[in-house]
Amino acid sequence: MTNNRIIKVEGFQLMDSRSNPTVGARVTLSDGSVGFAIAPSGASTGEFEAHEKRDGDNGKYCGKGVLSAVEGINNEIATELIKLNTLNQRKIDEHLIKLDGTANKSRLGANAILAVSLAVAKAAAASYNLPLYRYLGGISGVKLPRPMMNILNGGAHASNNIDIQEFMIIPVNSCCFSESLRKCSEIYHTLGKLLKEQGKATGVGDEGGFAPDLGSDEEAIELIVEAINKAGYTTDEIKIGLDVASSEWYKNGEYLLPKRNKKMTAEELIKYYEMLIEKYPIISIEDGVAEEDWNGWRELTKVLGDKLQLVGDDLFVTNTARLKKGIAESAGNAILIKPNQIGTLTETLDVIELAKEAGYSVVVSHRSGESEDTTIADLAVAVNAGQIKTGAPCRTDRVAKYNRLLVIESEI
Ligand code: 2PG
Ligand code: MG
Repeated sequence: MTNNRIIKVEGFQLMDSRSNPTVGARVTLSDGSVGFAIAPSGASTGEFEAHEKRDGDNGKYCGKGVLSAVEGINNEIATELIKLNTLNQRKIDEHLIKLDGTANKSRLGANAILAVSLAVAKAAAASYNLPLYRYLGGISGVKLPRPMMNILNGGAHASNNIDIQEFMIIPVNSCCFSESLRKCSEIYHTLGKLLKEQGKATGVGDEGGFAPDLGSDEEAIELIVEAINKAGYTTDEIKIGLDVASSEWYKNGEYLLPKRNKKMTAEELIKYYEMLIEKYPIISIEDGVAEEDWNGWRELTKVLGDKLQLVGDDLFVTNTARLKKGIAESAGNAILIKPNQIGTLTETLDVIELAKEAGYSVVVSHRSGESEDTTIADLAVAVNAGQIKTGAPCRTDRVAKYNRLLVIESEI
């Protein structure tokens, strides 16, 4: 055991996929094992997420530098963790939470804390000479997740005229992850060709999906159905998921869709979804109503909860207390898991456990700002999440996760 003591903790200011600084952390153990992790960063962030610490110095990186968060790692966090045994992840995370001392990790920053928490787990896995999914999941972590692949981007992730943030394809009857990935990649290419034929833009948004201007948000779904069919698949085998990200639209009890400049109530939104699921093979809707609209969530779940997956992202923010409230209020039936919304690995594992106990489905997710870090791929397998949301099969920050899953599949 003494060989697994932390001897060095280092922070780094690195870059994310949107050219914003982000936090990296490296943890070295007494046996020479090293763990390295990079925190991601969201654009459509939930109001109740743990705090992402940024320098706010407008002269540098538009205020988005993370040097103060990195300094916290190199000084306070390093001092606190050195000599601790890396195998006790829960204790280490508790140390980090206590050291920060705030309810939302605003003093040291959830970006700093998460990078360290993940780097500790990776160092421990390396010390055992185990892949991360095996260290985290033991022999029970065996299930490759089904991809929910965002192939058309709108909302805060693209500068087009589409209000809905993500249009995802979901293969439902593949033999395995690699077959799902192949089907999605073929559909992605077909969609690109279709857009080109129609003279529409084929540039991509933050998560690698196409980001054209279209006549309506519904047209995006129509184009995707066409791409599914033209690629040689049916909508029995490839379904559609939406991340509406409607918290972005919510102001004073109403929804204002900013790009179409259209006002809607929660009731009207629910009617709109009812119409969409009648017409299209939609099986999952995320953040259909806003993070503070509990009445809307109860109603949405009452009307659509037995027909499709209703995922709470901004609603639950990977937070056990928020999920408990959601369970008590019958809000949604699935949770999106983003480790940086809560800030430590063990808190992330705890909320997954709670979701499973309550019968909520689990979707492990990237952020719109990402890096080469592939921790979420291992996490999804370790906890048998069943689903992963990590963007289009395009752009290395997204593809890195798919490639990691391919390797894990071949190992399992
Ligand atoms: C979401 C995420 C990831 P962001 O809303 O689900 O797709 O976006 O990281 O911008 O919050
Ligand atoms: Mg979301």
